[in-house]
Amino acid sequence: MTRKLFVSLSLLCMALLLTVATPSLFKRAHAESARPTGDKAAIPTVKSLDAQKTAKGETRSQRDRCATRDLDETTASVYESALNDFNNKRSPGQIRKSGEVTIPVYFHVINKGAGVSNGDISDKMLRAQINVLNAAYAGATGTGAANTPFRFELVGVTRTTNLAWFNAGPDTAAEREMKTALHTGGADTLNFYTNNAGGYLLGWATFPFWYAGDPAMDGVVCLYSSLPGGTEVPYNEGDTGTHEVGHWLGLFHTFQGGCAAIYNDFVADTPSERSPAFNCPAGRDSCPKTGVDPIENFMDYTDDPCMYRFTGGQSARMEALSLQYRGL
Ligand SMILES: [Ca+2]
Ligand SMILES: [Ca+2]
Ligand SMILES: [Zn+2]
Repeated sequence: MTRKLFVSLSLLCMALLLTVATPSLFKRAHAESARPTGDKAAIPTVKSLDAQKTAKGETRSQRDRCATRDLDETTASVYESALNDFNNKRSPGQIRKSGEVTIPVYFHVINKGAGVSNGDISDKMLRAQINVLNAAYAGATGTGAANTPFRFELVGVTRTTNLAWFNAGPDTAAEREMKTALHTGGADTLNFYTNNAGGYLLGWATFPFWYAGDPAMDGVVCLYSSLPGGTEVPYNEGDTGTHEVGHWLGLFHTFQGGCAAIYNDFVADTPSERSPAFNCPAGRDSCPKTGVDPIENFMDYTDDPCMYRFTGGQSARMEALSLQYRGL
């Protein structure tokens, strides 16, 4: 074989491999969090998931889990050392155990008119979402899921017909108007909005360390049809809510930082992964380090039937950050 032919064949093989390795269907995307305006200086760069995907040449199809605003490494490190200081000052006896923290939940149902198809979802779906949260944060036995300190209690529902709010996406004037009008309670109260932000988004959330800088914007927003029994197959089992509340309690995506050793999700028992996983790719192993990708984790982007757990490390992180910033 001549060298020229060998090079040509090698290039052809690489092209074929790249074609095979590029997922054809991407469905999830969330928008994590409108960052508080008061915290802008502290968050010099934010990179949307969409931008990350485009940079990799990946395409979107239906729903993206979460258009999360990633923190840049410097900002994340500042919060991380504050968390470590906080933890170092606590005695082990202060750490809350399974089911010891009850979070009050207000739902804000935004619709564009009467009926489920206009976003006016039923009280039954809201109660089902609470049940999904309670089951997810308790963890199913025998699955390796953590039984976290958190349980959820429905304390109020508002219903608003407003087309601009129904279509409000992250970091928009409509989102600020909606939340300013409806936000209830303090740092320890979960405000859970449902609407139809468009842009293939399933939801977004604010982090605990952003509360003080912009309390009115605190909370999670989920696509109305992602709640249990909604029409958004395969994202209609309520795990968009589970995922967004995970952010609200301080978790990052399992793929944050890719395969980097230091800057990642700051959770030791979630194996690193190079990028979000979609669908339910069993055995996916995108980083050379030990452990297959945590596709079953609520903080990845896989389908609702695929994700079923938080880890012990994630539970501990939520336990600490929820106390540190939310007084929960
Ligand atoms: Ca990890
Ligand atoms: Ca690995
Ligand atoms: Zn997310």
